[in-house]
Amino acid sequence: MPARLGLLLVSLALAAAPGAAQAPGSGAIPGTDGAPLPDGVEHAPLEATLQVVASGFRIPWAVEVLGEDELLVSERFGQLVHVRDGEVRTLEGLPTGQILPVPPLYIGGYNDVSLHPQFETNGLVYLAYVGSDYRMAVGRFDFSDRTVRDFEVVFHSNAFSIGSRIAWLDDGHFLVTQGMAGYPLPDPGAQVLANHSGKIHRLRADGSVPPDNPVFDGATEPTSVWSYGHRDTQGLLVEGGVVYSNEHGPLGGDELNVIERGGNYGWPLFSYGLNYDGTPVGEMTEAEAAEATVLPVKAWGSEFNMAPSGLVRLAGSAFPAWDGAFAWGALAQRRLVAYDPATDRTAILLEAAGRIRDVAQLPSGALLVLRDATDLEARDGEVVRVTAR
Ligand SMILES: [Ca+2]
Repeated sequence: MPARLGLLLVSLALAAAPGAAQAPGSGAIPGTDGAPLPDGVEHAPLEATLQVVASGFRIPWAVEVLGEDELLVSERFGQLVHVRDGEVRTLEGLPTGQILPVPPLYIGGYNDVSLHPQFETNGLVYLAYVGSDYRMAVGRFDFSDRTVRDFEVVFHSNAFSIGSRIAWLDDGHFLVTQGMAGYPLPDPGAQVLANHSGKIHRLRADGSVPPDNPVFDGATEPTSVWSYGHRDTQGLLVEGGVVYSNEHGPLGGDELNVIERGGNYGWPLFSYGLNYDGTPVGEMTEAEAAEATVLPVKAWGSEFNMAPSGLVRLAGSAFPAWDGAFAWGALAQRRLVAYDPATDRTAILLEAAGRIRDVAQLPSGALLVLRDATDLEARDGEVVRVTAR
């Protein structure tokens, strides 16, 4: 394996196992173990009851809500699970998901599952996954009778993805994120437009490239690329025509972004985080990055390294004090975290909650969180319903 790819694996290993390396700021979880919480971050534990809806997972990665008691849950190790009225059923007829087979890096595999906006009438479900060729793909199938029919790949990228989320735009097209690539395919990086990693793609529902996608410098035609310079975007949502995403920095530098057409989001030219050896990322100053790239609407530094996964904006939730806030899992801290843009407050809503991969709101206002198994062999990963106490 080329040395550069080996280095990427090492850096991913540090991201996957915080505390395993004594890089600056990574030793303790902020707010515990004597490490202080940074300014602007507070403990605000939910008055909540947690109830297990489904269990038996290793890494449940994404949840899609079909109804109060009906869910689709993707499991990173290549399963899509239908949960209805407490019954848990693994769906058949779907492709193999390829996991990066280097413990503890269980990345790739199945990523996001997403209902087409007209699911009620067309029954279409979309799945982002890394296939046996190590490339990220988006497939769709007809799920109208609750079995998998007519699975077809609609987008086949040219690179691996550490994690991919799907969200639907008001124009009927969808966005799909594609995080850092690397092993075993070459990774030219997020600034190289011909490479699909480190990008957000915009596609028609049939996977074709919309003619009004950006035409970047040096190109003559639009491609799937809608925005670039992303490191690892594992949260994505569209609300009121605005696209929000969160993304992992390296050691800190986690970001909340508003995604603009054709935007360069800066990785690896500039970051508010640090490299794993504690050195700055890139040569750009913040002022230069503000000129040349799109800066995040909110960023957290190396003193609050989260590794955000999933993204929801609470509205009419069981926790009205947090309506209007964004919420996600902080993998590196094993917490549910919220950020309220109205007050610029970051809050820890659930402590010692496990590695939360995704968050959703049910029609009743209750929240759902997915959390990794504490032991992959034991398969004790769960879907948990969070209601007000
Ligand atoms: Ca950025």
